[in-house]
Parts: sequence; structure tokens; C-alpha cells
Amino acid sequence: MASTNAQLAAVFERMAEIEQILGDNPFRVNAFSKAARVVGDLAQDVAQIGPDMEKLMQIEGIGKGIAQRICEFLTTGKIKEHDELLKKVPKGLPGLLEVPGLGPKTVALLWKHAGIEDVEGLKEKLKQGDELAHLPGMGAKKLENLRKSLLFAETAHVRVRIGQALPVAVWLVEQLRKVKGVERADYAGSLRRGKETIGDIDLLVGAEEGVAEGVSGAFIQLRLVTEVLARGPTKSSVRMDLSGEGDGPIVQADLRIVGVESYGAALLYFTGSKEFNVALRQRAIDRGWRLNEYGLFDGKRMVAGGTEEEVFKKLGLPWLPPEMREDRGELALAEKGKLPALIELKDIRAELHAHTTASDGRWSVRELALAAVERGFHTVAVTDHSKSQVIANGLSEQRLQEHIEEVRRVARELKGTITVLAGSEVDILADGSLDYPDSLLKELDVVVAAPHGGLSQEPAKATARLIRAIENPYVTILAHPTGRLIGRREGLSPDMKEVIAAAARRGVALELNANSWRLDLRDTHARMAIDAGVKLAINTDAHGPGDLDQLVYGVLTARRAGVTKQDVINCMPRAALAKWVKATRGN
Ligand code: DGT
Ligand code: CA
Ligand code: CA
Repeated sequence: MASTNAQLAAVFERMAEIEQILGDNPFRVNAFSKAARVVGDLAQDVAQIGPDMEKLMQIEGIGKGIAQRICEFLTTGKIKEHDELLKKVPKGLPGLLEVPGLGPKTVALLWKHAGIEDVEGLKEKLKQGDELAHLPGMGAKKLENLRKSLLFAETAHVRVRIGQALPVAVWLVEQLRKVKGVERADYAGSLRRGKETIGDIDLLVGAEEGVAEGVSGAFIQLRLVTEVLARGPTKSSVRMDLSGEGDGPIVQADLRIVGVESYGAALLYFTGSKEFNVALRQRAIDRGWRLNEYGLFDGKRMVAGGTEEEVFKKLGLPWLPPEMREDRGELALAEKGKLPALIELKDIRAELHAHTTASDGRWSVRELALAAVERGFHTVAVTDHSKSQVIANGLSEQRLQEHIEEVRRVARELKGTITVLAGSEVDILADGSLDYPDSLLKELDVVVAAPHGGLSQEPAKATARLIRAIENPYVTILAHPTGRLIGRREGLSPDMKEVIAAAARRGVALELNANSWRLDLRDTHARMAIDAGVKLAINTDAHGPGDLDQLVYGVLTARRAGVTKQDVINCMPRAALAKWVKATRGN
């Protein structure tokens, strides 16, 4: 059941919508939608405040009329006026306002002149042909847009992988920063928080006054934009084709333009998460202040707003990394000055899971090693697939023996530059046994054990399977433990607590596979692992040129888990890592 605040906000919202469609009192529309916003954003529970006119009217933004209606709701559980408004329009009508491109005037028109009472009715009419084109202000173009909107609404729940959205967002920000009058530009939302999937791209621009027209104009004309949903002085929304080639995925991108004096407060607000915002706003309220996307206010006076640092500082906090802003205890840590020093991309100095042309990679051992040198790494492990991975050209025992020789040859050649370790990504078979005998695993420097087939196994079997693999004395790293592919394959659901406990006992590292399809361990599991004292390995599972760039997604996910460089073996200095790898084997 939703909170009283949320229920009440929904009632006011509905009242505003119906008034909008009826269209005879714009004042009431504004009053109700404001009430919805204020109540919805209220940190205090209105039910706790109770039906007390005086107290309610003390709330910023609530006047007498709204306070009366809140009292009525708190005493009777409803607002009579709301029920009366509901009787004036068909039940499904307000739902039409959610369709992009449909405003209250058009909804009223569709209802009164075409008998359309809900979204289904509209879809039906659109299927029948262009009958609606005769209505004033409709036209063929608008109808076509409506068809697209409705189709999009059916697929809009699709979230995209961070690997698809982040490069585009970086490019978008570059473009926006070039526009005349733009002083600051960033991406915000879940993308800035480094979430594994993204609902939409939130962009923010801080600009001088009077340039918004030019900024929104440049925005809607960008390559990749397939459709303009809205354009205004403070907010514009478009749809973009992330592939740039007309075959999707399509996501929405929202651009907000604010004055530079509010930029920090807006960046804070639109970065979220919503839960974090609520908690932070409460902190402001506790100090007798008010925090919103325009700034931190003491009455009407702005106390901070230009930068995030400034707002945090006034609230007695250090700047919090966006990846931690999820209201999972980070505010308490920040308060005590105990925020972890999160890992950074530059801290990673080794790749411990990579493939070559010996199995399904696209580069030779030497090319892989040189790519690692190029990135500034001091160590790379060559870990081609094992024999059961037939599709991936997995190595037979004989071929692995020869491959080890080849790796050792390159290792000697590059000794002064980089440590090249001979390894294998050895398959964990369904029963938890490994794809090579111990006598062969013993020959390797690094054994990366990973599940591939049998990924729809039931949880108890999966747990036993992974634990058995961890307990093999030659295993160094358990790679992509669930085998999930985001949005495609769920993978195993083992009892992570048990798997982590087994890794802790054996001193085996758990991989956080950085490939944006995988991000496996996921953030919450990575957190559990480090809390149990288990080391992580952040690897890209590189198969060829460009793949090492996936590292950024692994690092973002690790940061969401509160991981520091001390938790990650890929951050160890060269000699220390060599020693750690040796020590883990044969236990
Ligand atoms: P997404 O797009 O589903 O991946 O997730 P977000 O976090 O990017 O969410 P989005 O795009 O709906 O909104 C962006 C940020 O704006 C969100 O993280 C926090 C802020 N925000 C949006 N709506 C609300 C709200 O109703 N209340 C508060 N406090 N903050 C909000
Ligand atoms: Ca978003
Ligand atoms: Ca958004």
C-alpha cells in the first residue's frame, strides 16, 4: 500500500488532470497540481501531522483550501470533490494525458467529438484509418506521431545497458558544451550513478540567461534524434536512436536548462536517486531549510546552489560520489567522515581474464600483451577457453600444453615490460567439477573458473556447483559467477552468501566481470563480498581490440558497491600481485 502522502498526491494529481480536460478553471488546475507536488515531496507523513489546519498550513506551499481538503481526506479517507470530478468524465480519459503529444485540449476534443474514452479507444480509432484527421488541429502528421507514441508506449519499459547509453551521453554532453552561452553541461540520473541499466538519459545545462532557445534548438537537431517530444525554455525531450543507424535501441533523452546559480542544486536533484533526494531534503528540513532543484533556501534566501559541493557543505556533508547516492546508509557514513575512498579507473593495473586466437579471441598473445601495456598495465593473464567450450574453440589438453609454451615464450620476450601469466578460463561443469584435471591446472599461473552451460540450474545445485569449483585448490578466480547477460539471460541464482563464504575460506577472488552485458558480480553482491573480506577481480574478459574499454563499467559497478582499490587484486603492484596469485594456488 502506498504511503498516505503518495495516495493523497495521486488524488490531487487526478483532480488536476480532470480539471485540465474540463478546461473551465485553470486556477484550480494549478492549485491541485501544486498540492500534488508539495504533498508528494513532503518528507513528513501527513497522517502523522493529522487533520490539523494550523499545522498543515504551516507547510510551505499549502494554503487554506488545500489544507481543508487534506483534513477531509485524513478524516474521511476521501475528498468529495474528487469523487464528483470523477463522475464528470469517463474513467479511462485521464490516462490519455500520459500519451506523449496529447494535451488536455486534444483529449477533450477526442472525447467530445470522436467519442474516445481511453487509450484503447484511441488505438482502435487510429487503426481504422484517418477519420480523426478531420478534427480541428489534428492533421495527418499529428496522427502519425500519435501512432508512433502509442507504439512506443508499449515498448517504453525497455531499459538499455549502460554500455549502450554512456558513450552516447558523453558525446551529447560534448555537443552541448559547444553551444554558445552554455557554461556547464553534464549527464545526470541513473547514468551518472553508474547503474547497470538506464531508463532514460537525463541531461543538464547551466547557461546564461536568454540562450535557452539556442540550446534547445541545437539539442533537438543533434544527429541520433529521431523525434522531438517537447521543446521549451527549461525542458526539452527527444527520442534518440542509440545505434545511430536507425535500428535502435530508442531511448528518451530529457534536457533541462537552468541558470548557473542553480546548477549544483539541479545536478544534485536530477542525479538522484529519488530515495537519496528524499533523505537529503529531510536533512535540509531538519535545519529549518528547504532543498529543491533550484537551491538550498533559508526562507526566500538562497544559501547554496551553484555547485554540489557547496550544497553538501552547508548540510554538513562532504561531496558524495554519485554512485553511492542510493540511500543505503551512505549519508550516515558521510556524516561520520567514513565514506570509502572509491576505486578509480586509473587504479586498475592488470587484466586477469582475456582471450586470444587460440580460442575465440581476435588477437595473438603478443597483441593482447601489447594492448595491456598500452593501457598502462603491468600484468596480463592469458585465459583461453577450456575443452568443453567447443563453440568457443576451447583448447584440448594437448593444445593447452602447446599454448602454455607459446605464452611463456611471449612472457620471456616482454619480461622487462609486462608480466604475462599463463592461465585458462576453465569451464565449471554442471556438477562443479572442472574441465581439466588438476595435474594440468597445476601447470598454470592463473586458473579462472567460470560457469557457461547449464545456467538454468536450480539455485541449490548452482550453489553447490560454484562452491565445489572454489574448493578446487588450483582455482584463483571465480569468474562471472551467475553467467547472466543483462536483459537477455537471467543466469544462475546461487546463494551468494554461501558462495562468498566459500571464497573467503579458500582465499579465492570473485570476479566482477566488467563487460556491460555481464556486470557479474552485480553491485549488491560485490558489496557482500568485500564485507566478507573477499578480494574482487575486475576483469574485462577481453576478446580483442577495444574490449579493455569495458573496464569503466566494472569500475562504476564496483563504486556503487563501495569498493576501494584495496579490495581489488587488479590494483595491486606488480610484485604483490604475482605473490598473491602464487599464494592462492595449492591451498
Ligand atoms: P532511470 O531513468 O529509471 O534509469 O532512473 P533515474 O534515477 O535516472 O530516474 P529519472 O530519470 O526518473 O529521474 C532522474 C532523477 O530526477 C532521479 O534520479 C531523481 C530526480 N527525480 C525525478 N523525479 C523525482 C521525484 O518525484 N522526487 C524526487 N525527490 N526526485 C525526483
Ligand atoms: Ca533517467
Ligand atoms: Ca528522466
